[in-house]
Amino acid sequence: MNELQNRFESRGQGQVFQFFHELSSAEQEQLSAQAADIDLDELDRLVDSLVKGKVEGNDSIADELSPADFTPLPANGGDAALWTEAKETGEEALRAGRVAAFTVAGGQGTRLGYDGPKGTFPVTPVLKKTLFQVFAEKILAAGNHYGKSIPWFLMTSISNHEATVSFFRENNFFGLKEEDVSFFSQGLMPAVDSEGKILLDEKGSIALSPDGHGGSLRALVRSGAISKMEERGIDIVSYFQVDNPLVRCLDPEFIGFHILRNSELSSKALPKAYPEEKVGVFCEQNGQAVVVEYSDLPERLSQERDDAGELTFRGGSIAIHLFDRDFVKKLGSGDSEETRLPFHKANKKVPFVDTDGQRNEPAEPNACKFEMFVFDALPFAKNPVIIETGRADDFSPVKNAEGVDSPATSKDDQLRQFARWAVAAGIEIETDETGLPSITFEISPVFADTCERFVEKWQALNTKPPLTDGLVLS
Ligand code: UD2
Repeated sequence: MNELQNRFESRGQGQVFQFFHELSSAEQEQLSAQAADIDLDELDRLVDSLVKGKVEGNDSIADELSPADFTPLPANGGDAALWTEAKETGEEALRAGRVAAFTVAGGQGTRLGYDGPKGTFPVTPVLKKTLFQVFAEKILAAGNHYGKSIPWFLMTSISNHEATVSFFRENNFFGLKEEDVSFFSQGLMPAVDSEGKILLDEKGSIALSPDGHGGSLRALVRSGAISKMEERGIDIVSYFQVDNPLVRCLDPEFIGFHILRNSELSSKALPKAYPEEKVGVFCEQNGQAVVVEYSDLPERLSQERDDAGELTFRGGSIAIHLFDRDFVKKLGSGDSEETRLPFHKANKKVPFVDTDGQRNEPAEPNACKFEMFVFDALPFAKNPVIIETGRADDFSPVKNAEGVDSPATSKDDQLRQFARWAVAAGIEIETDETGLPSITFEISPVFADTCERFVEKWQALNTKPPLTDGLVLS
């Protein structure tokens, strides 16, 4: 037995090497490499606390929670002068090249029923541009506008890394400079059974799965992305998810608030549309800001309303954040317990090889997977900022094949945005009572990526095309 096998044996995980002698040398190498990457101290801690430990019912947290405050939009009573100051500050930071875009794209599009990296899913109304292309063009447009190219970092996972990188290559990085786009794969965690034993997916392979979007903080450090940012003088990381084509990838007002308040982590809050909306909620717990995931918020709190009839816990987290670079470095290095993101456990069906060497496809959840959530960084942050955002210009994700948050609802929300911009430019356009235009058209981010810039650009056009079905302004 070699040193690695001994270590696993002595930690009660010797089953990982049970079939080692049957494997080819390539398989032996693969298994050893996978095993060597597992932090057994970390795993022991997780098994003790999350698998064997007593997990409390979520009602126990209810008494400790109060809704977190957020800075309201000017339209909802916020200080307009402050928002203007924030915008100017953010624009200055963008002109100075202090900001990088960062997308977490490691998840599988399981709910969408889409086979392939989710970013390659087509979303725009006419040209059916993919999510990746929409973000790329927004980043390109912002770089052109502020006169400084903006680097873009993308976190993939082992199962979609190659396909993601190939997609960008085949599409010439959508006009971005290749050296401005960096990809890195997120970390993996082993799945364990109810006794905390690591499961084998094959005789020569451990059952591994991505470590959650919270793993992005350590992946940013391990991959060298943070050092790259440091070299380029970037100190603000603009974080967004892969599924939301309306996101303002680089929002000067948001960036400005982050800078003015000297924040290590800033977040956008969106008033929830209805109590059951599947977004985390900004709360306060023991004097600290936290996000409580929708599934963990006790129902009586998610339904509670104030005297004005508004949801008490209404600040929805839509996973748009700004991270201070050094804060990522501190948390991503995970050196001490005080700066370590917690893991969450999910009970899942995980195919496994049993002690007789037979592969089983369980019908019921048989295993625990471990994931970190990026919003758990919030209580660690100094001066956390939470500002309100509007749904119409920041959030319409593509999550489900049909119904809410689907390609159809997201396409309509993009059309409503284009129609609002057209109306602002004085164009006559027919819409229904929800603002949905009667024609399908598209404004490319390269033509204009904000209402303000659309109005300017449109007014400067010598020949204005008639707004007809299928028109693309690019
Ligand atoms: C997430 C948030 C929810 C709300 C909502 C907004 C969690 C637990 N919940 O719900 O509170 O903000 O988004 O849309 O996050 N990802 C990785 N690696 C992983 C797992 C996920 O990169 O290991 C990425 C994934 O590609 C996607 C994002 O993280 O871009 C969100 O993942 P999700 O679809 O699992 O999150 P969802 O919709 O349950």
